[in-house]
Amino acid sequence: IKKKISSSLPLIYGRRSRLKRLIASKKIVRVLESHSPLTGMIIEELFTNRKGQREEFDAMWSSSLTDSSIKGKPDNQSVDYSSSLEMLNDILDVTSKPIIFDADNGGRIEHMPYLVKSLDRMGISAMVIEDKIGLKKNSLFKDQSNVKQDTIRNFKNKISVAKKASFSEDFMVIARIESFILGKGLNDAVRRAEEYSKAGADAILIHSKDKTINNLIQFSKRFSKSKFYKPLVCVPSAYPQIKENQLSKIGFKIVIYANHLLRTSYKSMKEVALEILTNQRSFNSRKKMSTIQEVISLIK
Ligand code: SPV
Ligand code: MG
Repeated sequence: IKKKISSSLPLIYGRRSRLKRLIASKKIVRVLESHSPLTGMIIEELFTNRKGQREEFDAMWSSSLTDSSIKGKPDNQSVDYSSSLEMLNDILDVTSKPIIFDADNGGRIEHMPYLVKSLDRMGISAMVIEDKIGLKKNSLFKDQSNVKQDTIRNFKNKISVAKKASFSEDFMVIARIESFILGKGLNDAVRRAEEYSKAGADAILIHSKDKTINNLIQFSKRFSKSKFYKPLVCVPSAYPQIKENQLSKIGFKIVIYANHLLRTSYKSMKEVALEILTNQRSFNSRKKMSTIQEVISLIK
């Protein structure tokens, strides 16, 4: 089946809807950041057998942080959507797994329908929009003093504009709540989750940069009792010690490893570059590099 799929990559009609099918059928949907076609191909191909079961990544996360970092720019919306969409197109060309797009705060509400229509038409499965306003700052920065959260009313409006703009039933709008990042409490986060869900959000990403997950456990407990409950998404960058089965038990349906391929390659590239400088040859670093053959054989 895999061979058949990859022989018709450009014709992947089922890709967009696959995310919803995965959410319905899997305990937890595993998503890894992809910032290039090559990283997309790693996510596409890689699998392992664990306890007799095949394990692989289910989908790709198109991260604003890694997309802007590879372009040497800050994660403050300095990379415009057209440029991100171009990269997405290149990734779509050589992969078949679903993509979740990080749209920051969605930009100007007047422009959002055009973004949604482009993403939907391209075959992207979901767009995440976060409830922050003003000059964007990455949520993992310590100092969030100048960052403001949108009003519930405005953000609900954004969600419904995005939902109305999509033409396919399968395209998901995921609302990302920044209350914990901005030092607000559980009540604010749960209230927003309910309101965003009422406005039509298909899933809720509750972000946190605490090392423990106590706040997420409390959040999930409270929100799971609501009649507006929607699938929960987490980004365990600050709490990497928590395993997927634990996240699933707490109530998360999607886990996004948001920046790990970029961090891996950056470290490794710097290390080898420095070794070449120091040794004045590349021989000493050969075990840290793939062979040219390995790279070439990736390309079909
Ligand atoms: C990203 O990967 O760009 C994200 C997640 O938005 S975070 O960096 O944690 O804000
Ligand atoms: Mg981002």
